[in-house]
Amino acid sequence: MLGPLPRGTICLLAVSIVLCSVGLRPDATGSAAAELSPDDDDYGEDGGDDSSSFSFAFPETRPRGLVFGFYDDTCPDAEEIVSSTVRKLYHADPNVAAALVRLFFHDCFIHGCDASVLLDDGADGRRSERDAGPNQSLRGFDAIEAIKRRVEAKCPGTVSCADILALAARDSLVLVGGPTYPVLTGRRDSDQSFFNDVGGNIPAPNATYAMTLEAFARRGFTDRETVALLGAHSIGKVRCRFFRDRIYNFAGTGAPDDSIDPDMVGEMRAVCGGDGDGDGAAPMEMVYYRQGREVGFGAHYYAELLEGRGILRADQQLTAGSTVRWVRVYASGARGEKVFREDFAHAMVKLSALAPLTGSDGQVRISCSKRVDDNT
Ligand SMILES: *[C@@H]1O[C@H](CO)[C@@H](O)[C@H](O)[C@H]1NC(C)=O
Ligand SMILES: CC(=O)N[C@H]1CO[C@H](CO)[C@@H](O)[C@@H]1O
Repeated sequence: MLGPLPRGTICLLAVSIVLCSVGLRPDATGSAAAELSPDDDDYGEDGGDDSSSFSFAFPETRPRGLVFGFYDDTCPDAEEIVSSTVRKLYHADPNVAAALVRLFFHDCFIHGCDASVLLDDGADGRRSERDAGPNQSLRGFDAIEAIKRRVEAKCPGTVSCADILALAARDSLVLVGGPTYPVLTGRRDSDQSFFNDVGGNIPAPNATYAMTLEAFARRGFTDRETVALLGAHSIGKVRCRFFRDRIYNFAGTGAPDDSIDPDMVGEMRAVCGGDGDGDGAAPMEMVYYRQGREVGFGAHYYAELLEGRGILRADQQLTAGSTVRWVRVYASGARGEKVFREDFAHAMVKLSALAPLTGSDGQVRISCSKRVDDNT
């Protein structure tokens, strides 16, 4: 497993030559990807012929105001405090990793990566994103507050919650065996949350193929990047209510979704009992299984989809249209795994760059759930 990204120096040097290589298989090349790519139509949007390096030359991956090591002078330990705290939280509860990745995704998808998802309702009754339907099952808020407290103790009022969340998501992925990637910093926190924008903009767990692609395309992601990002569903847990209809009464048929493998229906029913509309005994582990052995983050998710073992409808639907070709690429053994990890890392870099607030816009919160003007 790759260690956390060496901070600062490597990337700062590399920035001057635009490419920031983070040692993701420097010897392996885009050639594995190229060979495996069924076609090239949406391939390599951000540097496909050199997929072993990160290119920040494109505005969509390096917005104005974000830099490497934004806190090098003002809070040199910031990134280390985030990563060590994430590690500590993860050892206490491994579920925190998937929770933080998902929280970051929800943050970035609504008004950019501005920590807007972390705000509580305002005293004046303003409603927060975290109260909106798709956000009800979000977790990880306490973890972010715990990290923030440690950062505040060292550098009061300096490091934004938006940056903490971006760094914590990357550090979480590394802990579960995912690829590392460079995280630019310099984000500021929004002074509002966007409850009304959540509906329709967060891709639904039961979305069709077309709906999922559309939701990601609205945020600038290609089909390939969309398939790669959904690989985050190789970790985490999912509540019964998000897939119950698929195993008992799909689309009012009184029968399971016939895209699910029959054995899988049995496994899902074992977790998610048929009685009433309860939420089942326990959330189903989102971990997909390979030869009966639990595995962490990785492309085994795609192999499971090819066998009709997607837990959420949105997952399984990736095999229902032309995106199946990327599912097949990623599922194709060791080389597929490498292509997936690179694609995923690139897509995370792009996600991390969605519409940040920078410069003097927004604010730096003290507590991540409260606007600065609400603290007093
Ligand atoms: C997804 O589930 C919601 C809530 O149960 C339902 O209203 C919606 O129609 C479903 N969407 C699809 C595409 O089936
Ligand atoms: C727990 C929670 O925040 N529930 C709210 C989720 O959002 C819906 C509206 O989409 C509210 O009605 C719930 O109260």
